[in-house]
Amino acid sequence: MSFFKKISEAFKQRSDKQVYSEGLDRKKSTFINKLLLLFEEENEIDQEWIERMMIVLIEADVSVSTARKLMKNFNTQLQENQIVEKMYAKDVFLQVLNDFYGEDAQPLQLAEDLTVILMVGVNGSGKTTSSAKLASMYKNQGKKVGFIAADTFRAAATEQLGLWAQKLEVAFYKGDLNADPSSVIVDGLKQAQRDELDIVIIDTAGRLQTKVNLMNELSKMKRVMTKFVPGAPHATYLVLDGNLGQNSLTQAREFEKATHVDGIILTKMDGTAKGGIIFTIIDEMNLKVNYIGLGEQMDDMRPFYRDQFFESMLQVESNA
Ligand SMILES: Nc1nc2c(ncn2[C@@H]2O[C@H](COP(=O)(O)OP(=O)(O)OP(=O)(O)O)[C@@H](O)[C@H]2O)c(=O)[nH]1
Ligand SMILES: [Mg+2]
Repeated sequence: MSFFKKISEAFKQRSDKQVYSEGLDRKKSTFINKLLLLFEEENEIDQEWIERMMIVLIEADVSVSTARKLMKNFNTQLQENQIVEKMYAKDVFLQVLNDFYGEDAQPLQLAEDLTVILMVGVNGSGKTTSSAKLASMYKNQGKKVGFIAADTFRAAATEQLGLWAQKLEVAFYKGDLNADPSSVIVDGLKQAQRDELDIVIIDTAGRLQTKVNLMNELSKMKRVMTKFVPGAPHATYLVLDGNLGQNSLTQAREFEKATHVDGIILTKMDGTAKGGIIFTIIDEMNLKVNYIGLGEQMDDMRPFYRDQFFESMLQVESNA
């Protein structure tokens, strides 16, 4: 069975394929789509064509070094399979992309008592919205969920999370404006334990990577958390805006320096035709994408599965 067929079969069996496809569907011209057009040319592969492929990848936010690796793997496969014509190389290329991504991220194993999830990322990346989406997802699974508003720098930030808590009917813990975020976290965790929550999601202030003191504060938050809840945070998700391209990678590196990151939530994937950043994150950060954001509403987030991602991107072509 061809790679494309295998992926289609796996995808058809998923219950939420509709949401996934519609989210990614809004822009017709994805990079995979552009790549596929190259395979429609009816002659043999040459250097000029390989360079055009590289350009499509780089335009889609795949870094130069990652694009080189992908093309090297592709070349090896072409040689091994003795393929010289473009039209026969498509399946090989998709397989190369798929293998390069590797296994999907492991889902978070919930703790026996309280599971603590920490959301980090720069301003406007989508931390608060993604916190709401995670809460909605866990609530739908029957879990008792709550938020801690650790962004004490802006009153509006706390209000925004408070509104989500109301809408979702989940617990909400906050401190005073300008209070030490770590002390708000400690109080919040104590209350979450008292209220016997299953999961508490900590929303933090957008931290610019250049502000060393803010990064240090993040380390402090983690230290206090671990003291009050063993093993906490059970997951630290770095929220990255899918539109930011290489900039996201710079951010990811800075956050990794300040704190251990378990996985990525890649937001605003509904608004981008790029998406190649996923391969660069895998390659250069060794981090997996746990979730992708597909819109502004609380149900617009999905765990990232590579088969779904490829299939949705490929489907766009046939819809266009
Ligand atoms: N289209 C789309 N918009 C999103 C997505 N995720 C977040 N947004 C929007 O992006 C904007 C910023 O999101 P927030 O969740 O407030 O970002 P934040 O990281 O909490 O921002 P700060 O608190 O300022 O650091 C809002 O208008 C969100 O509705 C997504 O997946 N798709
Ligand atoms: Mg926020």
